[in-house]
Amino acid sequence: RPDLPTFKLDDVAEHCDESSLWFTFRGAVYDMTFFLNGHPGGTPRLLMAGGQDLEPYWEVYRQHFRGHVVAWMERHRIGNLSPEDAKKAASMDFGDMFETDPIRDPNLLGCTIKPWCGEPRIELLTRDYFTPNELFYVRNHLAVPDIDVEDYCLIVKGKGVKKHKFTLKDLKEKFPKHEVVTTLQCAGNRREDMHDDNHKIYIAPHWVVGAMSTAKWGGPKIRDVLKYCGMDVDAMALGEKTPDNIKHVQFEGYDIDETGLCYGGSIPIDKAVDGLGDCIFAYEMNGTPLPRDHGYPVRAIAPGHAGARQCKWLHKVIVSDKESQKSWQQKSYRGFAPDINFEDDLANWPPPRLDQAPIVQEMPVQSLVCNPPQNSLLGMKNATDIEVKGVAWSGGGRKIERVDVSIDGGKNWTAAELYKPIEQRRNRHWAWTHFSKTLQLPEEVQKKLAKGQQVTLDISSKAMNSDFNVQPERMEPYWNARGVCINHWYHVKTTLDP
Ligand code: MTE
Ligand code: MO
Repeated sequence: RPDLPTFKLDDVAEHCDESSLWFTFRGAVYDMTFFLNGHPGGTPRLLMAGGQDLEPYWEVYRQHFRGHVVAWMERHRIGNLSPEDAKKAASMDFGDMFETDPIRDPNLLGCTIKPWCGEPRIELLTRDYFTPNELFYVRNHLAVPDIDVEDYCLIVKGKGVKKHKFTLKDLKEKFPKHEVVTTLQCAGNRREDMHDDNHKIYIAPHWVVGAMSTAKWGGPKIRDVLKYCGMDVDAMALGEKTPDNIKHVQFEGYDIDETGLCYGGSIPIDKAVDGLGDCIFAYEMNGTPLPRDHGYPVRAIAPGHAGARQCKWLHKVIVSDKESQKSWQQKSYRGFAPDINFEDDLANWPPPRLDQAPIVQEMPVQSLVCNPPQNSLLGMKNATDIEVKGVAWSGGGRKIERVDVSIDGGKNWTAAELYKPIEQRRNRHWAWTHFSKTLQLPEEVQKKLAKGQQVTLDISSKAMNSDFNVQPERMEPYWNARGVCINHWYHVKTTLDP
């Protein structure tokens, strides 16, 4: 764009606050003042890089390196740097907060690296009912904090409770350990499936399908801890009016960004104190201390709710009349109507009709075909049938009543066998159900194979929960700008090779 004016780095550096916010990137100068409140990572983070070059920041926050981000910024380009200045800008350094992140299993596929988001190889999801800790998907928004248990404390405060500080030892000794098996799923799982040329999603990570895993968690009930802090949890569970108008329990993590802001989210108080809600402060995952990536030493577990509410590295619990005001509660995980398009609206937060974009808590019914895996080539000499396996889950503790599978893209469906080796009761079906079915290959398919020809199958599944809710067929009617609660039929293409 030689038609635009040339600026010096010093000129750009002056535009570093709310009144005027410029950045440089690969020799171009952008005026992004309008974007102040739109940045998914929060305004302070955007300001932190104000007047500077984005390259070193994006080196660390690699989720920006997607073609559409730069293409979108291009519209706000106001000028260029001279070639010397461009070189100087790119060579500046930005400290790496992620140096102390743990080492991950090679079977976790990195979706973004800094912060780390990894999903297990999908075909491994059905191998074990309890996902082994090292294969459990990881969704981090920030660097993993390095917490010494000796320094760890959980602070409980806010309305209707007396402020208390608990060490890990307190949590283990003052309260009975409650165990609960629950599946966690990121509210943004399958984002890749909701993003195409006509429906763009400007938020990372673009998970494929594997942001879902299951473990047995152990720790004190949140209800017991709040009771210890003086709350009348039974009155609260019955929904009796409290003078303080208590409605939410906010969580804050030890993980902070470079500007000092920590991760946070909240759940409704009714869930936290429900005697059948199974909410805990977990210090155990599948019988071992929590691994660092999953919140060591303590995280919140709110079964049936979106992954985002299961706050890891839990530091503060605040009882309040308000929901968490953190961007992960207020901005990231909301279900917008299909006609709200963020490319235009994110810039002016709040976008129109925010009141019609509920914050995600409980999640819809979901199922995924895991075997055969996506785009696989199966040696099927003289084959007459094929086995299809996968996992199904519903938020809100709803039971998976049936899963139907199809090998012709959804024209014909057959009910699969269900497998759930643990007992869970009504509306407490927090953990997933595995399914499998051996389906006979249609005659034409068998004939082609016999003739030595390859055949590609379109395999799909759809689950039904105890409310008789089923997965939608297509994503277009419920497309949403944040890419959340994605649960239309997942199609797996597999080629049979004679
Ligand atoms: N808690 C903190 N403190 N920081 C985070 O970045 N990510 C949340 C949630 N809790 C997050 C967090 C999100 S979006 C999800 S999906 C789950 O943790 C993922 O939990 P996992 O990494 O143990 O699978
Ligand atoms: Mo998430």
